[in-house]
Amino acid sequence: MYLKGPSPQHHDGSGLRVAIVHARWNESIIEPLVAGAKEKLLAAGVKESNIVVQSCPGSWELPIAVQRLISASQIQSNTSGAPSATDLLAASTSDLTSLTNSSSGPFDAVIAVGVLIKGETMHFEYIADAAVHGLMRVQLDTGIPVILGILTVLNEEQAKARAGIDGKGHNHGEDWGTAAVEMGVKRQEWG
Ligand code: DLZ
Repeated sequence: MYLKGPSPQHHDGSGLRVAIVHARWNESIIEPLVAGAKEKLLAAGVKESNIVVQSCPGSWELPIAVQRLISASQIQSNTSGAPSATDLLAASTSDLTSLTNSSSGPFDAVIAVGVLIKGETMHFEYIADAAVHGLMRVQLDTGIPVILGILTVLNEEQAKARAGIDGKGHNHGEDWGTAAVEMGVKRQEWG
């Protein structure tokens, strides 16, 4: 059974800069989800050069990865070009990597993508709960919309259906891309 999503709205993403941060656990499911999100960003007009894709080991690491990426992009934009000596001294090692690797500008939205498949242990519940709360905290603390792209499923078959694999189900990554454009545009409008 599939629940009905939000009614579609069209938003122009040509002025947006968006990051996709994905976990590497369950990579065969992650890949189509990231591709689906990216496809919708491009379809809404987000420039390829304004889409940054980064990864972290697992869903547990998503909140800190998203938080540091947002922080690094804001340091970079405050410098409007080359970072100052003060910024470089204040930045951590991971900030420095982002400062030098990514094209410039703060992110208008970030999509956090992970796939948690319930196993025999309590790990699933602990990680899902912590990651979801962590991502909510990051978006409220930074004011940058963080799209919740974490699938929590009972088995691989459910995960495949939610990633649109084998022609079954629907690729939820597409919904996350669309949500990122809407929230990125609205964040710019609402300040
Ligand atoms: C440990 C673990 C387990 C059991 N399952 C998953 C999973 O299904 N999906 C996922 O994204 N990550 C999983 N992890 C890894 C944790 O998220 C984390 O990367 C490690 O505990 C290291 O901190």
